[in-house]
Amino acid sequence: MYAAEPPPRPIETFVFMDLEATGLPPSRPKIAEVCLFAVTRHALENPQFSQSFPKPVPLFPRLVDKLCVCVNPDKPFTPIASSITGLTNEVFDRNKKQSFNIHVLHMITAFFNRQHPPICLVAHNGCSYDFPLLKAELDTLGFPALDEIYCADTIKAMKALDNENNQLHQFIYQPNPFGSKKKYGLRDLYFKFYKVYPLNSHSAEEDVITLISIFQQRARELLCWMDSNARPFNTMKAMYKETESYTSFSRTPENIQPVHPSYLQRQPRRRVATSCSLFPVEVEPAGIESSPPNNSSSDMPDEIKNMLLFSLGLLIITWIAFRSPEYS
Ligand code: DCM
Ligand code: MG
Repeated sequence: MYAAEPPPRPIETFVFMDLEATGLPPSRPKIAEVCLFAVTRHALENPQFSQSFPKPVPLFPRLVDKLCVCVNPDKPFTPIASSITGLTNEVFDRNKKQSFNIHVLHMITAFFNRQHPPICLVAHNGCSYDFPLLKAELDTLGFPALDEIYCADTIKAMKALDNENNQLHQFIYQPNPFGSKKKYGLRDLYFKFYKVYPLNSHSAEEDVITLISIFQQRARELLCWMDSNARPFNTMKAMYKETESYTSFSRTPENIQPVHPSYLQRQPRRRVATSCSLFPVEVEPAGIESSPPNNSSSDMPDEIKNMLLFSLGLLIITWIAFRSPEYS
């Protein structure tokens, strides 16, 4: 059990996250895209500004670590999720994308290990969607992850700040051509600050960019709020507990072995000419998915092969000699 304590000292790295998935609860969604952008406190506290008129706007931080991964959800998208994200099960299958397996866990863990602690995972509506969903997927893998990582929800933070400052009017709904009534939606907040809508929504990467741009507009207040209100990620409750039994070998976590470092060192490619191609084709070095070596005759040592050929030759000569007229 984890104590829901805030970080012991000011947060040094903010990892902005967005997930795309197959739908909304209670459909027990599965992740289809995960995107993480790590930005330091220093970069958020010391932005560069554009020379734009009438008001200079903060420029997007220049120094950002980024990780975006497509994940085959192995579950049908709801029609609305598919339509807003532009993602389909077919596109994941055709592109042979892997599911949320231990390699994704390794990538995420390695990404966090490179950041300066304390680290806070930040997502818009994170407490209601992204954090519980990520927790559910990590729990399904059955490995402990994201210990000592904090998390904070920008919708909660902005609402709390508006209440504290008694500045609710600041985010009161402004009529817009699309008639949205959400005051704290990502698109509405972006419009509030930048007077245009973000070009793309519902792609994990574009939503993270939009979130950081909004965050920059209230960075000082938000940083301060998160220092006292961020909570350990592992105190989050998973959105659901995966009860479905794994149906295929590839999805069974025990069967997904970490990649041995030697496989990560790129081997020189062998060039092989094939009969059906005018050009040599490149053959990948044997990897973890290649079949184990077998001891078929093609692997027989040359000396034995030569001896067998020699014996066969002798046998043929003797047989011909005995069939000649001299012996008949
Ligand atoms: N989502 C949905 N229906 C909506 C909004 C969102 O099914 N009306 C699901 C699919 C999205 C995921 O939530 O991939 C995350 O939403 P967002 O793109 O806003 O981050
Ligand atoms: Mg999104």
